[in-house]
Amino acid sequence: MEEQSVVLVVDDVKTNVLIMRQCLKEMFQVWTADSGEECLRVAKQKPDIILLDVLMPGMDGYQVCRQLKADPETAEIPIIFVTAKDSDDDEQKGLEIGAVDYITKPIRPAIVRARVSTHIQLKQHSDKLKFMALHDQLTGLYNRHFLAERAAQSLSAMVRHQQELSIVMLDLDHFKKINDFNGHHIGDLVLQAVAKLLQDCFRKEDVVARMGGEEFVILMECGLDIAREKTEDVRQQLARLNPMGLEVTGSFGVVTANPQNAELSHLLVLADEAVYKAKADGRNCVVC
Ligand code: GH3
Ligand code: MG
Ligand code: MG
Ligand code: MG
Repeated sequence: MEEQSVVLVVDDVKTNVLIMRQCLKEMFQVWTADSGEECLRVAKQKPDIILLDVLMPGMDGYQVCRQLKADPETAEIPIIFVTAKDSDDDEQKGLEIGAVDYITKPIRPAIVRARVSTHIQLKQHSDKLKFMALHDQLTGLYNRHFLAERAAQSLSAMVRHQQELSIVMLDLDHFKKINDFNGHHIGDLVLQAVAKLLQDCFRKEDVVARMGGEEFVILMECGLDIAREKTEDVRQQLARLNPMGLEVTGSFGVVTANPQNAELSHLLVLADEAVYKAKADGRNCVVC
């Protein structure tokens, strides 16, 4: 696991970089940068951790750390200061601006390796927990927690910038029969195949979520006409999919948000009503 982990070493003194590389190369892939400015560029390539010198010409390590933390692309990368500045005040400052650890020079190689390894593992665990908290385990789609978070952001953006936002709800037709006739395991495989179809059909910016059971919700940043057209296309693709050799269709409800109904819970009630109507209209159809 750690063999693939990438450590970015940032230090303006070549000898220090060499010492660090020597210390880390057996366990990690080592990237280097010799200035704060270069560190900011290389950090965009997402190293697993950054070992950051403080005293450097140009930007110092504290400035670099603040910039990395302010940029959403790099904010989550753990940073360890490695520095000759050994006062309590310096260490406190380094930790307060967001570093996970603070190591003073001259370094003790075995301790640097152990600390780097621990922080990489902690980050991997927290990434995994975050993923599990926001995704559905069976299909890998987003779950309703993520949908709620993203919907809140999109709805406030809609109100502020007059953006459009539509919600598609899909409930598979007679899914209970699919389970009853083929077994729950086949039902699960069908749900996975439908999830993959949805992920392939909608754009990366759209949020495709499994709400639970055989119900899915998609958040689209577009108005009703485009959402309806797209949903009709997806309905047809689903009807042709034949996952596990079975005929599977879905009933779809599409609603569009406006500043007067900018609440996810209200939009979901409306979408659910549209789905209910699609069921009443004979299923395998889209109701707006
Ligand atoms: P309708 O067309 O009216 O929606 O009929 P339906 O049978 O799809 O509706 P209903 O809500 O009564 O049944 C949904 C079924 O989905 C019931 C349940 O057994 C099944 N289901 C829910 N979650 C899962 C799951 O995770 N895996 C599998 N295999 N089945 C599930
Ligand atoms: Mg230096
Ligand atoms: Mg249902
Ligand atoms: Mg159903």
